[in-house]
Amino acid sequence: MHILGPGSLGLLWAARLQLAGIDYRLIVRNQQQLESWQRRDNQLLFNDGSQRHALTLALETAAHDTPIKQLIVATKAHTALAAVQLLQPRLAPASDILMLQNGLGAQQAVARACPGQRLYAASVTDGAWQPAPGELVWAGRGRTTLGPLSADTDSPAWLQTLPPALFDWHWQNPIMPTLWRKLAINCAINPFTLIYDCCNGEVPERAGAWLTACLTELEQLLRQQGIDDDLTGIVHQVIRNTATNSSSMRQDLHAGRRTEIDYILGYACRQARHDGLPVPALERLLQSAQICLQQHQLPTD
Ligand code: KPL
Repeated sequence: MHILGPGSLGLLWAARLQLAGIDYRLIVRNQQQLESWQRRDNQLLFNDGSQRHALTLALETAAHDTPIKQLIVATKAHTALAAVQLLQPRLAPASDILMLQNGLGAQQAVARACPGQRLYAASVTDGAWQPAPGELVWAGRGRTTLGPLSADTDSPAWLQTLPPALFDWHWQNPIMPTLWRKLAINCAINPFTLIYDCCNGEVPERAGAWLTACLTELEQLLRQQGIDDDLTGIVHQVIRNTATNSSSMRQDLHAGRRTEIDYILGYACRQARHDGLPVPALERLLQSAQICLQQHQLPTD
């Protein structure tokens, strides 16, 4: 198994595969990144929530030439396509690609670039973070809901080799409704936490009627995709459950990292325009988020 991207999610996959004794390689960005890991003897201090493990990771760069049978793409949405394209010569027609990105757009771009491979996509609720280089904390054990992006296929056999104690995965076919639902929740919370620079729990009070209007539009957009959900109820529940959390988008803003706005709210607005559905509250939210990003000298896409 190959994991692409040594961010928190990629490291979480690597650490769990290592603990499970499953052969894997974690593909890092370049030689420089590989050398900085090698200076630390490829050591990862992994806190699984109750125990600490000192793990020696199996790392390589894209320049390696061993064939890739299963590729777990754990990069950010905006780097996924270019990173997968670098590995294309190593993929066989029977290779599987599992995309773990937030939002939508990156999965479809990779599917277009790799028409010969089987593509799966996942919605991940695990929480992991890196307190320092070479350290990873699995702060919240979550679930990986995954399924085929388009074709109606069964779950691949390699998924069964993942021990349930480490990988709480759930097969969902089709997966698109799950990805859309997650995207709609992220649209309703994350951009507001960006523009008000607030925790999730403050969003209803700060955004007021604007949040209500966005939820109505998102519910209509979901209905156009064949999903009839009480999004308002779900979003308020997520807000209550994560009230003191800083959303992933706000964390990116504070860390000076490019956000996934274009793959979340940008994607929703583009889909609404494509469907001929007016979404003025969401368009206004997108513009406000982009202004906020500009003010922080961050890309608006
Ligand atoms: O998934 C989230 C994120 O921070 O990206 C939450 C806040 C739970 C919902 O938007």
